[in-house]
Amino acid sequence: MAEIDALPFPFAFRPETMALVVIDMQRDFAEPGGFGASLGNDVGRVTAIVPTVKRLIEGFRAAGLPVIHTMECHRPDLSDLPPAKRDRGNPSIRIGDMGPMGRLLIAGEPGTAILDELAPLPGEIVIEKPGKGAFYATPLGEILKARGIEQLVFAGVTTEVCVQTTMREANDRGYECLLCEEATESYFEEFKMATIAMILLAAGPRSSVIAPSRTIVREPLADRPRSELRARHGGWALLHRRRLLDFPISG
Ligand code: TIU
Repeated sequence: MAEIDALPFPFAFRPETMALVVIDMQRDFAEPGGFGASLGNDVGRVTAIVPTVKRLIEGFRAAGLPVIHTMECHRPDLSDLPPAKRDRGNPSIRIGDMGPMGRLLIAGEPGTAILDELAPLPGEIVIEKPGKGAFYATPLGEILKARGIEQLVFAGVTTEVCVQTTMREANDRGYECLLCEEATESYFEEFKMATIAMILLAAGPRSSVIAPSRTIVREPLADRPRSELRARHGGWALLHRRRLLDFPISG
């Protein structure tokens, strides 16, 4: 069985059961004037991963494996937007309000669309989700079951919010999960690192793992010695540990 070098254990993959889930690579999270920016975030960190996510998507397409796209969005009448979500925090504008790219995070608005470079192909699955997790109030669970998908590779934004929420629920539902470290991003480096550290250090047997995108899109380890990747990832894990000790949330 083919293996992707990953932590905390190699990911034995069965291509016939595998799908890529690209979480929320929408203009609203990646462009000035969108939802992410309305929360005061620098969207540059999100745009930086677009080429990597594109490569990953193209790798799955070339291999004939399913690509599933998610979009965080709400109905125009806001009937699926609870006040607890709309009224949260102190953004410059709120979900449903008119912004420079249309109404924020509303289905069908220009800003809610997936980035042009990563646009779904006709026939690819697109999940519109009102929550952070992609299973809540969506048909994703049924779609995966109907297609016999058992392994999920995750990319997209943000690592600690929609990606992590979806991945944890996927794991609860019995899916083997692989997070692609170079194809996911947060507005905050510390949040991405903390999420990866949590998965690395707390993952149980057959739980979620992390892998660099190149080992997924290429033949695993085709031209790199295993020891080199191990050493690199060992360094990551240690770095996470050190960083977490200084992390303000822990104090
Ligand atoms: N897609 C996703 O993560 N939605 C968010 O609201 N993320 C934030 O980090 N706010």
